[in-house]
Amino acid sequence: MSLIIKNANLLGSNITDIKINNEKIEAIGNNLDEKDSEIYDAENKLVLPGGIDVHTHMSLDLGEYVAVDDFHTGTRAAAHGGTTCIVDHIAFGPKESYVSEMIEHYHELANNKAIIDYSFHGAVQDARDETLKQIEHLHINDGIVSEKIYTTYGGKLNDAEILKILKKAKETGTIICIHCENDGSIQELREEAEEQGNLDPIYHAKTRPAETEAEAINRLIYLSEIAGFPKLYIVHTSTELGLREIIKARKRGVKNLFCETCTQYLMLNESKYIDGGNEEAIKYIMAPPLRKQSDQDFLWEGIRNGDVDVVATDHCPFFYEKEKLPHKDNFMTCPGGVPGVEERVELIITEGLRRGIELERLVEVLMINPSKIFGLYPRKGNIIPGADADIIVLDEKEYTIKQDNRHSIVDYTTYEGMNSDYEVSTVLCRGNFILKDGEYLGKQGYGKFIKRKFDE
Ligand code: DUC
Ligand code: ZN
Repeated sequence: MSLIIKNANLLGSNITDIKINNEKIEAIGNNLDEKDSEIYDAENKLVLPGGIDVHTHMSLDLGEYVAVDDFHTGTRAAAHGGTTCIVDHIAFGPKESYVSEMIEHYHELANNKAIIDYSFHGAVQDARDETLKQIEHLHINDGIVSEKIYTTYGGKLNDAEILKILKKAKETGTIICIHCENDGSIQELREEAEEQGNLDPIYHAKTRPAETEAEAINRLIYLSEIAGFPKLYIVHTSTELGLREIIKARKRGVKNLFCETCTQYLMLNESKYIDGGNEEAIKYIMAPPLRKQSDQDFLWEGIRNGDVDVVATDHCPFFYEKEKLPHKDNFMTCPGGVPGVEERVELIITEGLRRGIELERLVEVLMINPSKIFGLYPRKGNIIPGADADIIVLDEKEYTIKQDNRHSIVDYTTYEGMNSDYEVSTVLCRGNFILKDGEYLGKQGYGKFIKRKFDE
């Protein structure tokens, strides 16, 4: 049987009906034939494509700590917040391992667990010949068309290694996602803070100043120029200084450069490291750290004017009571990461509209751009005939985000007490209801791995 969503009013157009058949959008139009169809009336609701979060870390294994949402609980939370597809940033394996082994491992982690569709970014921790071959193989054969590299943390690469990978990416068309922070200066500032006993959470922000992000972004952009402009995607841009590097580079003709920021950098600022004392502040240890209000405002302007392409979450939760709180007086030992996969769509639409940004623009950064940039388009991220029927319905209704109404396994929300002007009430992933007027119908294992590719 088909399903027809009536009165959808797609982004203010006159198109009212969406007909769904066999997991796909069969047609959009007015007064579509209702014979043999279930009808879902969306009158006075907001109907949008399903959200796409291209930056999550389900079950991320950091050695001492493992992110507490797995592909079941994390995608359950995502679905409740209107996200119907994630692209997860996988963990590094043991030092000698190869990216393809970790991709295999992630298939095992996600298979029979995910509620919604998913894919993975590879994580490249070296530039061995075999690794470079695997980047190509994964791209051509396995639908892994993006790889993540780091300028900091254990798996960080030096400039020569980065350049090798960028040259390979240019050859294969692979998009390189990069975590940009200047490792050396952060190490030095942390050592200094430790010597001086400056271990309260605010020093997490002070030891990772905006310049550390901007320097690494600038360096990566120049390396990409040397490599002939492979696709380069800057993850979790958090500062005005960092975004200015991207804007400047585009002005001088840099191509294939994409900018992501995350909900936390748009909704919170570094006052969280002070207000409420260390017990509260320790919840917000993540890298990059929360920034100044002026950075937040500049990122919003970047969304308004198109400088920021994507809003993702970096969802990477650790238990507050058991795993974060014990480190309240020493930020350095605290596992880094916060939950957010559930709140992104509602909060970005709420705050974006409050700031007078067009809904179309918000749909671009939450749905359309992540899909296009990461090879999911036209299958996902848009309500068009032939696409997967990934559709969400939001009620225009103010409600308060609290731990009590969250669906992750973690014991706190990063956005406690914030008001949303919209509440996701219905979610379809490939034409099947995951949430129907607030009733949860998700099934573990329904979510499918999506092989991605770029349309030439
Ligand atoms: N930053 C975090 O805070 N956690 C996971 C990975 C990252 O980049
Ligand atoms: Zn991340």
